[in-house]
Amino acid sequence: MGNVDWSKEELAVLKKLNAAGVTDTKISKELGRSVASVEHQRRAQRWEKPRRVKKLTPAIRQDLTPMVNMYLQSAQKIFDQYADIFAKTKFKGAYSNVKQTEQIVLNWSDMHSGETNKSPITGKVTYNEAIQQKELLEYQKGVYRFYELYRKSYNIDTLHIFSLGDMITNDRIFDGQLFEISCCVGEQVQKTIQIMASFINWASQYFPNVVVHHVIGNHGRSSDCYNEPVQNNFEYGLGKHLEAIFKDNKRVTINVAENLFYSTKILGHKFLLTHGHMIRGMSLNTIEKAAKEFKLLLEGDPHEVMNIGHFHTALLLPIGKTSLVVNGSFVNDDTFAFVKLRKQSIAQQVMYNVSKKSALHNWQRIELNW
Ligand SMILES: [Mn+2]
Repeated sequence: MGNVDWSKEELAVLKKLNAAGVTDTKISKELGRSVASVEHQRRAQRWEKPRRVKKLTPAIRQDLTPMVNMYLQSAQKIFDQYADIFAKTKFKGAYSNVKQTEQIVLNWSDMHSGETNKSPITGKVTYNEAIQQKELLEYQKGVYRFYELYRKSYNIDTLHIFSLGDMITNDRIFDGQLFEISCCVGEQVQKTIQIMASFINWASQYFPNVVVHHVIGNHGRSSDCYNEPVQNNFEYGLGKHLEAIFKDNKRVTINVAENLFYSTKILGHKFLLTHGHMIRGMSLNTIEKAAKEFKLLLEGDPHEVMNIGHFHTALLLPIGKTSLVVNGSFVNDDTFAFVKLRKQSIAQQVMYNVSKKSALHNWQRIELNW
């Protein structure tokens, strides 16, 4: 039977019933035609079959639940079977929901603001203000990286910044100064205050407390006289400026050392800070020997960690049960380190964790030239 056989009336009935969602079987009975004919005619007229949506009653939903669960369970079995074996490593230790409180010590020294350094080997400029800016960004990124790493396991409530001296280069301390400079000491101090203040401000976003422990270095002295009072040193003034800047910030504390040596207590452990220029000689043996002497001098008042800068080489040396932490510098391929230490310096700064149990763990170097 072709289209021609369908009367206008029949087509009208088909259109109406189809639009109402009546099944083809019922329409075929109504019109006395075969189901195939109804189907064919509907397609020929390009009348779409309306979708019959079954109402999802609560009863139907209840029926589906066990099937869905069954599906999920069997899917989970397969996921478990093929999941990454490291991600699925079973924890066998004891775990406390209460995270351990840790504090972080960040060493910051030998930044030598104002210095221009050329590699003693290649003659290439390895340090100037533009490079310093890049390194400061890496320093910040490094601190953030370790913060992100450790905060998952620990409550980190305080960042201690051990400011260990030689943040500036100066312009008046050596006869025929080894270093080239880009600006004089007054500007060096101003720029360094800005650098340190904005860094401390940034750090206080992530650490509930930021405490700066600031000692002077030999590069900050006001003349070529080694024995002038600490208070004459440009870096003493630098610390005092920082103290004034943060005096109203309850979460930031700036401690400025009044002597060459400075002692502080963190979570029950004692830390000694000094720049390190009083150590005469530059070899590892000399440094180790001097650290042993410091330790002897402090016999009645033992310190677990001694922190020094000055040597432009990041090191961790055990002196008996005391740890000697030597910080690195900001200057890559430093002429000073090369001539004096016969070493090619790498711009690095040191960071470590402190807990009640341990005065020093997770000792890390932050690479400034990444
Ligand atoms: Mn120094």
